[in-house]
Amino acid sequence: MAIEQTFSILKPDVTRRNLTGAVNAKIEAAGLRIVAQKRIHMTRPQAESFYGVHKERPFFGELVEMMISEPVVVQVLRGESAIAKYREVMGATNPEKADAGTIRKEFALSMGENSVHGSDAPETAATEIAQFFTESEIVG
Ligand code: DAT
Ligand code: MG
Repeated sequence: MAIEQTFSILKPDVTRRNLTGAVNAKIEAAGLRIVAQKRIHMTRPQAESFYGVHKERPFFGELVEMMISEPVVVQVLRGESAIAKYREVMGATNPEKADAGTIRKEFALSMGENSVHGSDAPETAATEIAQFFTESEIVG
């Protein structure tokens, strides 16, 4: 067990429906601290690079279009086992399979519009955080 940082995105379906506060309430109730946060409109190159690992997948084009369709909120979350804990709070990628009480079960519209992103490992968390935040923007 260790204090970790993870990278989070509240996706366009959240900002569009005015659910930023509702999702943040779930994050904070889980004991994760929002130590950096900003609302941005992702550019196409940013979205393509961020989801580069999926570029050969059939849903890649749709995923990029969705991510740049409306503003998003990018965040750094800090806490005990923050990476795994946030994945738990998020719920399964497919909201139909997400457990009760999770963000995706409660708010996600579909597999594509599934409300949140969270890093899947320490290495990806570090890379993703560095893509959107400087050290001085992270305030613990
Ligand atoms: P997660 O966001 O749970 O880490 P992932 O990394 O496998 O899931 O995929 C990234 C995003 O891509 C996911 O949040 C939604 C989209 N996606 C994944 N699989 C998909 C599919 N089969 N159809 C449509 N969108 C998909
Ligand atoms: Mg992922």
